[in-house]
Amino acid sequence: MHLWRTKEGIRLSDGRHTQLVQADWDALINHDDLAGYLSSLARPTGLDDDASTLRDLDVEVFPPIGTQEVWAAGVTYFRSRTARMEESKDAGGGTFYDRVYEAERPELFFKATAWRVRGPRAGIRIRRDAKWNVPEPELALCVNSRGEIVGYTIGNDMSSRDIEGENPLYLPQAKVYDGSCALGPGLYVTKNPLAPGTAIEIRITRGHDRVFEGNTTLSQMRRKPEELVEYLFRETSFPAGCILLTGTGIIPPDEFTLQAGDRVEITIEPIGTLSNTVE
Ligand code: DO4
Ligand code: MG
Repeated sequence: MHLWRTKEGIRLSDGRHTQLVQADWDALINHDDLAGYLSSLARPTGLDDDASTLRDLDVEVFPPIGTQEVWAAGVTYFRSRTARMEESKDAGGGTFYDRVYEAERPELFFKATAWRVRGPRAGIRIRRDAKWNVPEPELALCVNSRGEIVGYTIGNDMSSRDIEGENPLYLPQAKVYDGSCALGPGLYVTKNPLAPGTAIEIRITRGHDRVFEGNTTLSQMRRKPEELVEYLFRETSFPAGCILLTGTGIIPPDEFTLQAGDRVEITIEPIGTLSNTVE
């Protein structure tokens, strides 16, 4: 089942039909049994039959977030570890990334407040004071206040590689700025973990040209989603729950940097496709 936050309210789609759900987003995702509750809702009176995908919903769709904070895990894939060791070696940061990849404690960092998050089809931004910018396509976990994963969405952890590569202590500036995080298109609610073979794919289009595409699978992630959540909730409470990005396994080649006008599309089935254009 998918939940869409739209201009008309929260819509629930079971793959064939959609219906409006009268609820507050924060209260809904913190329901005692979200998946069970959504399944129990009566079938609507034929509202928008077959409107099961974002493309079919002819309303403005907002990011699937209420008042939650967005956090992110880093260096959870070998590809991220290697790229970051390379970009920071002149700054003496090379071994930090190798060490955190191997360590028991994961890297977790604050990414965004809800109001800084961009939704599907909205613009995303690169910093004006950065020269080397990339999208990071990541599985995003929707976690309730009790630390339970109740659903999945797609996250784009936009990053300025020249800034983080100059000094690892600049990481917050490379990661946290207006328009640096996109989430969507909706929230895929399920009690079941996603299969390890689940693919994460990215396509970047410039004008009529495909300038980058890449893919990975969840099986390449070194950490389990539950392990990341367990660390995040140690000594930190989330009264409304939180969103946790799980790290990137896809990094474009070093000569690539995003430009204004680039379209970034990230697909994770069964969640959908998150599409944004660089402002
Ligand atoms: O350590 C820097 C950030 C890593 C990150 O965002 C990722 O691996 O996805
Ligand atoms: Mg990342």
